[in-house]
Amino acid sequence: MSAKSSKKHPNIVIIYADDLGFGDVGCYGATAIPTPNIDKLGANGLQFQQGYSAAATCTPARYSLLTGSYPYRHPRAAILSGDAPSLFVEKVKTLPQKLQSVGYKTGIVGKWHLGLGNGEINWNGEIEQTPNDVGFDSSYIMAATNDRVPCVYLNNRKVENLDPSDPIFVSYNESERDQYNSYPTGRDSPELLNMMYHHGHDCTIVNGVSRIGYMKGGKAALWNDETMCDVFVDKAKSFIDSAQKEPFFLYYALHQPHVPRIPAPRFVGSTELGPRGDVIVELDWCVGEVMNHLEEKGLKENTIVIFSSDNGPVLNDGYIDDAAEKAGDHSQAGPLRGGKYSLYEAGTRVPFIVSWPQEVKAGFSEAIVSQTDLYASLCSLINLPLDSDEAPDSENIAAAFIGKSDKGRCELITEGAKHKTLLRQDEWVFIPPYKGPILNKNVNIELGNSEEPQLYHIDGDIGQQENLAEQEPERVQLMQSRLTELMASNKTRGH
Ligand code: NG6
Ligand code: CA
Repeated sequence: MSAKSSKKHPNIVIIYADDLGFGDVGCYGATAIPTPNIDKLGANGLQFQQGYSAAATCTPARYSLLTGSYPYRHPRAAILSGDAPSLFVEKVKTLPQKLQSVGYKTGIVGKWHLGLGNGEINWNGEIEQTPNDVGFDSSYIMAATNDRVPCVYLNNRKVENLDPSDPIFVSYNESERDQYNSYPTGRDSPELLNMMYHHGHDCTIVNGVSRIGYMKGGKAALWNDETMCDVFVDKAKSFIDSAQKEPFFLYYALHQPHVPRIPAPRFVGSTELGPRGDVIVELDWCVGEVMNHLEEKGLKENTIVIFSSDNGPVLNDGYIDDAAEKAGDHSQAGPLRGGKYSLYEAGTRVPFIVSWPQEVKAGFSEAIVSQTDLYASLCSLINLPLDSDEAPDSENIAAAFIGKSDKGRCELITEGAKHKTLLRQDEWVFIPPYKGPILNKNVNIELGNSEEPQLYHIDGDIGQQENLAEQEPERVQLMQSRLTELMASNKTRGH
C-alpha cells in the first residue's frame, strides 16, 4: 500500500472550556469580548446551535464526555472535592482507552476533576488511579478546580516540583482544620487576600486567594495562577510534538473562565468586563496557540478539533471580582434562561464547534448534539465498533457532527445539579417537578426547580418564558413516562 492510500486516522483534539456560556464568544454573538481565535475556528468549522453538555456542572459533564454514559448512572458523578476518590474505581470504559486500543497516543492537559486514588491519595509519592489509569498515556493536570486545593500540578502520577522535605497534606475535613492550616485561611486572615471571597472559598490561602479545602506544605510545588495559561498551553504543544507520528487524542481541558479568575498580566484590562472577560480573552489566546501549533506542524487538515464547554456560565461564583457589576450588556448565556447549576437551557447548551478541515464544510448546524455522543460518533468516524458494555448512552450521530446530516438526536437527557434530570424531545423540553430553591441567591441563577412540571416549546421559545405544561397535559405525561423509562434502562443507546 502506498503511503498515500493508507489513510491515517484523524487526530482528535477536544478543547474544553470551564463555565463558558452560550453567549460568551464572538461567533455565538458576544460583542464585548474579542475572541478572534474561537471565531476563526467557528468560521472554518461547523457551529452547533443546539450542542449540549451532559450536566450543568463540571464533574458529571466530564464524566459523560469521557465515558459516553449519562452521569446519573454514577452516584458520585457530582462536583467533587480535590481529594475525592477516582470515579473510575468502578470500572467504566473510557474514550481514550478505546482510542488507545487502535494505536492512538492519548494525552490530557488541564483540569481533571474526576477524582484520584482509591480513597487515600499519596500526594507525596506515586498517585494511584490517575488519568494514566483510564486511558491517557500522558497527563499534566490540576486535580480538581482552580478554586480547590491542592493548588499544584500533577505530572502523570507525581506532584510537579515537590520538595520531599516539605510534604503536602490535603484535607476537606473541617475537624482536621487545625492540623492542616499551616497556611493561613481567608476566614481568619482576610487582610492577606488579593481577591475577597463572596461565598464559600474561605479556607487555605494560596497566592493571596483563599480556596476550598485545606492544605499545607508543598510550597515549591504551588502553582502560579497568573502563568497557568502558559503552563498548560506549553504542555498541550509538547504533547502534540511527542505524539504527532501516531494519530493522537488530546483532551485539553482549559481552566477558564472558572473562578478564581486570574489572567496573566498581559490580558488584564483586555475587556471592559473585568477579570471574567479578560480570562475569556486569555482562553481564546490558548485556543489560538494550539490551533497555530497544529497548523505549523502540518497537522490541521486531518485533525478533528472539538471546542465546547463543560457547563453554562456564572458571574459571581464565590469571589468578588466584579463579574456581575461589570457585565454591562454582555449576555453570557445569549438568549437562554438560567446558567451554571440550572435545569434551564443555559445550564447545558454551550458553544459547540467541530472543525476538521479535510472533511467538514464550514457552516451552522441545528442538529441536537450532546457531548455524551462524542464517544460513539468519534469511534464510528474511525470505524471502531462499540462493545455492548461501553458508552451506554452515546448515540452515533457522526453524520451530524461532520455536517453530512441535519439530524442529531431526537431525545436527550441532561441534568442540572445533583442528578436532577430533564428530557429534551425534538422541539420540546420537559422539566419534572423538583424540590429546591427557585433561585440560587449566591450566584443569582434560576435553578429551574418548581413544584409544577414545566414544558417548553424550545423552538419558538428559546428563552423558556412560557410554561405550556397546563395546556399540554398529555405531552407532559408522555414525556415524564419516557424519561422514567429511559432512566430505568441500563442502556439508552439505540433505544
Ligand atoms: C461549587 C463552588 C463553585 C465551583 C463549583 C464547581 C462554593 C460555594 N461554590 O461548590 O465556586 O467551584 O463548586 O464548579 O464552594 S465546576 O465547574 O467545577 O462544577
Ligand atoms: Ca465547569
